[in-house]
Amino acid sequence: MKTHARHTLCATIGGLSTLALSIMAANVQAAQEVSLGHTLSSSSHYAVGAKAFKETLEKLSDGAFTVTEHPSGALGGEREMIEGLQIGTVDIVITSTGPLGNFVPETYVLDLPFLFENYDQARCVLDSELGDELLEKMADHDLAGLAWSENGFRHLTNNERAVTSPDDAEGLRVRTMENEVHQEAFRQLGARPTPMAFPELFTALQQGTVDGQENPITVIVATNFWEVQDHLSLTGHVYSPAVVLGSPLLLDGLSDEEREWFREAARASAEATRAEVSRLEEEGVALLEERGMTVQTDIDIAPFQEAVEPAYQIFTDQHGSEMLERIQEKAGSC
Ligand code: EAX
Repeated sequence: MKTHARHTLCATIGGLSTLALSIMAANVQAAQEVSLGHTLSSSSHYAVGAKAFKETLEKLSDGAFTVTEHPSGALGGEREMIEGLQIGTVDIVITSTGPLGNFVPETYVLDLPFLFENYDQARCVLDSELGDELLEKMADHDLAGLAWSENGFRHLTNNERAVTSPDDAEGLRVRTMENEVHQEAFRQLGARPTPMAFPELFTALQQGTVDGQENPITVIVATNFWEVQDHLSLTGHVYSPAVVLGSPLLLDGLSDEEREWFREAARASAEATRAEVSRLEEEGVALLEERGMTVQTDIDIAPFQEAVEPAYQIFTDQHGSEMLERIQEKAGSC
């Protein structure tokens, strides 16, 4: 009898623990892992955005989704990651518009040099119905545009000389993003544009494959480019938007409510990233000077603007002028 009772008890405990384990397993299974990739380091403005995305999505979904960040180009460059979204090997990507025009040509308009005058204007246009329209266009190209985020105004760095005029840029081998509008602008400037994926850039600068590159202050700081570049010129020659993109292969399978959580998480991510860009903009220049870069702050941008002007005609010949005009009009009223 005693033995029987013990057996029954053991069986009950055994049964309970099996039950408990299967409940736990069910919970683990219910939490769906979402991968998020970007090219910048974990001290960057994209990492700040990734954290906000993770916190917001995990909170809104009450833990049903967990986000794993893959920074520093661990999943490849931005072009590769965008391809990854289309085939479902990554779920969320924070990327500049650098290679995006190769997939969604409608976004090339945003890459025109000197399109926006300042951060407020760029943010105002991207947050308007025009920004929404461009986000929606992405669905036609197997991408889900979730929110406009920010990379920042791009400035030129190089190892040859202090650049203060277009003449100084003549002949410089400048790494550009894999973006035809940017490449054209640098050709017009008289430089030799060399498109390259971001994860290859540090080594290319170190080995002298290229003389220079251009990126926002936040990127120059977060990637330690001051270690391999001597001169910084605050040209602010183009505003570099970033965008939070999702894989339709994930998002199309979700409920409306779930999809809205992803959108909200993307908006929170963009807001946090923009705040970090603003914070680092001035602080970053001082830091780069401290680290030994010579910084040209007082740059007359009019001759640069004039030099790259033909890029606009080349752009409109290929892509039309309608969206450009609407953006310029909107920017004027921002
Ligand atoms: O989006 O490729 C670049 O220069 C970008 O600015 C960088 O990957 C961050």
